[in-house]
Amino acid sequence: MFSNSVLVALILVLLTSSFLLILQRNTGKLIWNAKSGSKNRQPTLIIAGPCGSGKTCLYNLMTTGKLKTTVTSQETSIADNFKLSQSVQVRLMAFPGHLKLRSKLLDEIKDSINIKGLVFVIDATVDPKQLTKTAEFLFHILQLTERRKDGVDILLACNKSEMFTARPPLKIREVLEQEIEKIIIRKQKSLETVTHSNKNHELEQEDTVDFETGNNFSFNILEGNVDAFEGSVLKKDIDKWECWMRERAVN
Ligand SMILES: Nc1nc2c(ncn2[C@@H]2O[C@H](COP(=O)(O)OP(=O)(O)O)[C@@H](O)[C@H]2O)c(=O)[nH]1
Ligand SMILES: [Mg+2]
Repeated sequence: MFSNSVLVALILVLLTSSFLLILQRNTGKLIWNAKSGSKNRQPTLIIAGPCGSGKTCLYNLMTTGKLKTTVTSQETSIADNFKLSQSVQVRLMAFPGHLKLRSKLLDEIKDSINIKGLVFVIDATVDPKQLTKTAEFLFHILQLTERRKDGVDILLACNKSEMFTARPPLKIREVLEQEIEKIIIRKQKSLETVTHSNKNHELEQEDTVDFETGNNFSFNILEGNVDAFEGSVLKKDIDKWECWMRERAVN
């Protein structure tokens, strides 16, 4: 008698929990669908990076085959159904690097469901000591891309490599890692000060990811792969980058 009622109770618990689970999943889906009306579902490749690194030139070269000299661009350039090869099509988007226009890029990263990769164009001739702002920009991007299940693959496209002052891609990658480590430490310190001064203060961190500190930051700990290749838009030497994009787009 006793074991029978235990059995009935167990079955009831099982039934209720599976019912709750199904309910939660379905409502989750409903909310997701309602929200995602304006989301970009196309396979998308994003070109981003600081001002003057060569994003617009790269976009023009890829979409027209020509090297147009550009004025500072204020608008996002978009090529829908852009053919990376005979069989691979993507939405190619190039975002202006200006600080004031950065929210557009960050919104796109939040709203695009199918980002295949992000090409972060860097001027390789810039003195590595001047890469602090570039690292901050990249850090902002990573805080969003790393929220995704598998992150987003990033190509550090080290442009202007035909110049003799250009630094090698691995050096640039390394400097960016060191700069990001400094940002993480700075963030942690300011966080400690805030929590220390007001223990009940709730910090708004809903939108961002915290990276582990203590060790040296390395791109290798991220969910998304970070590659660094040199190239020169001016010399139309972008094969390695295009190859990277094609590989990402087919996956
Ligand atoms: N030397 C050199 N200059 C380049 C190269 N690619 C772009 N530039 C120059 O860099 C400047 C900025 O290019 P732009 O595409 O407008 O940069 P954006 O601000 O990132 O869109 C322009 O003067 C380009 O001519 C390159 O491969 N080598
Ligand atoms: Mg531009």
